[in-house]
Amino acid sequence: MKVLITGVDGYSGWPLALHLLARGHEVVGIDNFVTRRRVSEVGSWSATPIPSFPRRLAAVKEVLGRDLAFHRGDLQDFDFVRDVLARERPDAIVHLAEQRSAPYSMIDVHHAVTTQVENLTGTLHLLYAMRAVCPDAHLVKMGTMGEYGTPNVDIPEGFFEVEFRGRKDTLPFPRRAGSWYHWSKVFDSGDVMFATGIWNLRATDVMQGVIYGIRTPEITDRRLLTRFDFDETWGTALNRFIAQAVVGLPITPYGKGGQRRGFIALEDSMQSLRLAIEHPASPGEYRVLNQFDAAYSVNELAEVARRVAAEFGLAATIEHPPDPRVEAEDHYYQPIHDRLVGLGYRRTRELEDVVREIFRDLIRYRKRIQARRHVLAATTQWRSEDSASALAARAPAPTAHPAPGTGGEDPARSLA
Ligand code: USQ
Repeated sequence: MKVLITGVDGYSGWPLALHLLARGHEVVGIDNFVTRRRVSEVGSWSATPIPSFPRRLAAVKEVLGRDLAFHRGDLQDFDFVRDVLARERPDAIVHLAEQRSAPYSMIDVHHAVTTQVENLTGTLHLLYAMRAVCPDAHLVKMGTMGEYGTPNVDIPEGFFEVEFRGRKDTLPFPRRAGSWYHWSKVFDSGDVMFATGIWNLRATDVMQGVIYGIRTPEITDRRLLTRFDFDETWGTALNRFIAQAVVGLPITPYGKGGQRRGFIALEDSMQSLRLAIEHPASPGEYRVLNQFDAAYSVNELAEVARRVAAEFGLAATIEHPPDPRVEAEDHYYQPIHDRLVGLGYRRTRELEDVVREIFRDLIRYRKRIQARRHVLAATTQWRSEDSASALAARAPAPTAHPAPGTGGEDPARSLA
């Protein structure tokens, strides 16, 4: 199949491109390198050194013997989106190019508006361009389990049967998201569902859980590493816990630590996306997949990180800072995730094995985390009006720049 990936330079987009190429699919990427810029904006960088994009492309050619086609551009530009789709005519479009951080969206009004305007505009541009030039293509849209919130009942895959005043219907399950970012995904879901209905498009809305991990089988060379964020804005829970342990900082499950979420290893998330691509939705179908492997509380994950740290001679501690977010800290959580299994999903990695692998890699890049350790603490407060000034006032990085030749966080040097 020919697969277009928007956000190909990102944490998931890059390993997905490698995975699909290794499976014999043709891959075309789009990116505007905004993640590299925004991670710098909060004073951080990826723990893994990320080569400039031209170097990434050269490494793919050399290691995998495959070409990864690429268009640099922005989904906010409708002409660009339509032109790329018209030129490439993909069978599937995996849409990962959205602002993906809940804390980033909560910094202040500007970050909230940027998140929602960019995310909704990019999705609408893709939907309109698909209708115009490739209405048979299958859209695999990255959503989030966080759309549902944490209701006190089981969470179905998108829809449920309701009986009200003696009448029955199958309706979208109520959404109760926990950040402006998560709400942007709710609004996207409504737009994708509506577009499939009126224009007969095919779409899969992937309710993605929190991803953890650093490697996939295709990452056989350090030039092929994906990014690994550990700061409070861009890093996710378990990845952050391991980074904290590696530099001797306490592991930080927020508040009571009973927050339960669906988690999935990076490698298994790639497997799931491939399964969704290879088994497309039908014309007019809006299919929802709850994409996670198992649910854990952040306390449970902190404990796993602490235990595995000891195997590496690291005496990690666990602390509970007050929760900077507004969320239930102890709650029922029982989402259904049968559809992926129905498509053939099988867990390939056990949690502790992946945690060990992350420790091994992060110990190698410990100096890079150490150099940015000031960005590990939670600074963005959901209730506060001045998270932006708190972020700005944060102590500066003690050491500065990436080693020459790694490209560090430089965007696409020398790419037109
Ligand atoms: N948390 C801690 N300590 C930390 C960091 C996070 O206790 O140091 C807690 C948070 O309060 C939250 C949970 O861990 O209860 C998950 O937080 P997270 O930062 O790992 O993930 P989240 O903000 O929910 O967002 C991430 C991705 C997002 C994706 C989402 C899937 O950034 O793109 O959509 O996971 S889900 O969580 O299922 O909505």
